[in-house]
Amino acid sequence: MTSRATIIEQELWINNGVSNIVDSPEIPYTAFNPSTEFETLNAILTVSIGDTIAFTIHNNDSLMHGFNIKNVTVPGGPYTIAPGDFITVDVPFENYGAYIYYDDYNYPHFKSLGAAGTIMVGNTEHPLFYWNMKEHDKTWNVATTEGVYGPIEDYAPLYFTINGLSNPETQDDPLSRITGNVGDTLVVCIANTGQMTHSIHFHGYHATITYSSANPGHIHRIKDTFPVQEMETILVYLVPDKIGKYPVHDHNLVATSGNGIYANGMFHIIDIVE
Ligand SMILES: [Cu+2]
Repeated sequence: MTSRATIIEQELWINNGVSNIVDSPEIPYTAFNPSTEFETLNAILTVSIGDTIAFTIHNNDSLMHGFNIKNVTVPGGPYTIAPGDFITVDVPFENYGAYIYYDDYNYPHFKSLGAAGTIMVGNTEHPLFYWNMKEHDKTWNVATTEGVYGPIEDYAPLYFTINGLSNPETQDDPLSRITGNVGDTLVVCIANTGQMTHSIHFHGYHATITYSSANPGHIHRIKDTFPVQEMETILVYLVPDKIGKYPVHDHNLVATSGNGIYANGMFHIIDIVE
């Protein structure tokens, strides 16, 4: 297989809006979106090893924001972006893995408003699925937008999302809903952009770790439960050995609720056919 490094133009807008998951809580939210239209899903970027992303990042909000990428050198960064302003930066991606781009201004407060997305770096022809996991504390987020930055001890999220969605809306998300055939190689790119550990349990199947930002020594481990700490990422390969529909969920069980109601939050169904 040959691969050629390419330069990919990527324009992103930091938009603000609200999240109305589960019971319409109107949670203040910011996200990196591919246009000026707000959505709770942060743009998912996928490149090949050796590619460069030529970023243009606009701040479409009335607050100052920032831009950085964890475990990747951002030339001239980290950046701050004034309201209405934009920055441009070319970032080469040399290494296989999953990376988190995020707002590092007033960290972790502004990031906890939602502005953190994933970049998958890998040359693969297998089906890819993406889980960007977050928690949401409305009181904390309202205070943050008002310029009050409370201590982490006061952080008490009641809502939990994958790609900005809470079960059962997750079931309609083709990006995160793991589907395929027996014998396929399914690649799952999992990022924890929240502030508490999430431990993902696959029922029915085991998967193999091919990348771990926190624990490179875990590569090649075959397991069914994968703890992912805050601002860490893993890539797993899942090769289904049988047909079936099985749950996959956070074993930190509070995260399978929304405002105390089960089963919302980080809960999914794997669907494997013959
Ligand atoms: Cu379980």
